[in-house]
Amino acid sequence: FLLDRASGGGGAPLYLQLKKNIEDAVRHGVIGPGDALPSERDIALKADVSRVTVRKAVQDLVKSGLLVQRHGSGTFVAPRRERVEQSLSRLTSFTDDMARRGMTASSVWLDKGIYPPSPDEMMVLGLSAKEMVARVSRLRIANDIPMAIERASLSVAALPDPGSVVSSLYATLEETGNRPIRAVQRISAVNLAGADARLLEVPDGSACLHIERISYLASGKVIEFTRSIYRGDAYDFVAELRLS
Ligand code: 16G
Repeated sequence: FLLDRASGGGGAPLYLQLKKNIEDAVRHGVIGPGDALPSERDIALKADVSRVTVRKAVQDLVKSGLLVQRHGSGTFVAPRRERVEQSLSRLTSFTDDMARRGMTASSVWLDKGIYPPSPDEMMVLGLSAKEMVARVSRLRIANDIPMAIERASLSVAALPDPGSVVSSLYATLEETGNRPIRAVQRISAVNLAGADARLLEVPDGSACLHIERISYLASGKVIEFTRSIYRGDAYDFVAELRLS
C-alpha cells in the first residue's frame, strides 16, 4: 500500500501523499484494526521518502486517532472500539464488569504505595494530616484495549499493604471484609490531553468521562475515593429510572 511518490496526490507535500496512502489502505481493509505498521525505516525505503516525511505522516495519523503508538512495540492501526454498556445502578468492580462480558481485564500499574494524604483525600476519607493514605493507580485494559485510568485512594487502615492488590482491588478488600456495599458516583465531561491521553491511546482533546466514586462500608465509613477517566468512545453509562 506504500505506493511510490509519483502515484500520490500530484503536487501535494510528500507527507500528505503518504498520509493519504495509509488512510486509503485502512479504508480499503489492506491493513486492519490492530495490525502493525511497517517500521519507519521500511516505509521510508518502500515509499522512497525520507524518514522525517514518514514521521510527520504517522504523527498526524496518531493525532487523528487512526493509528496508535505503543512505546517500544511500534505503530498500529487503532483497534476497533466496541462500546461497553455499564449499569449505573449496581456496585461492581472493573474485573467483574469485564468478566460478565467475556472480556479479560488486566491492568498496567501506574502507582501503588503509601503517601501523606492530599487535602481532598483527608476530607473524603476522614483522615488527619498525621495519617497516611494508600494509593493504587492503574490503566485498566479489556482485551488489550485501554478503557480507563483509575486512581484509588484508601485509608491505610483499610489497605495496609497496597502491594497486596494483584489484580482486583475489590477482591483484595473482600478478603479483609472491607468490600464496599454502597457508593456515590459523580460523572463529568472532560477533554483529555497529555500523558493521560497517551495512556488511553486517544488523540489530544478527546472527550472522556471523569468519574469520582466514593464507596462506603455497611458501617457508613468511607472506604474508597477513586477518581477515574473513562474513554468517551468506549462507554455508555445506563441507569433505569422509575416514576417515584
Ligand atoms: C470500578 C470502579 C472503581 C473501583 C474498581 C475496582 C468505576 C467508575 N470505578 O472500576 O472505583 O476501584 O472498579 O475494580 O466504576 P477491581 O476490583 O477490578 O480492581
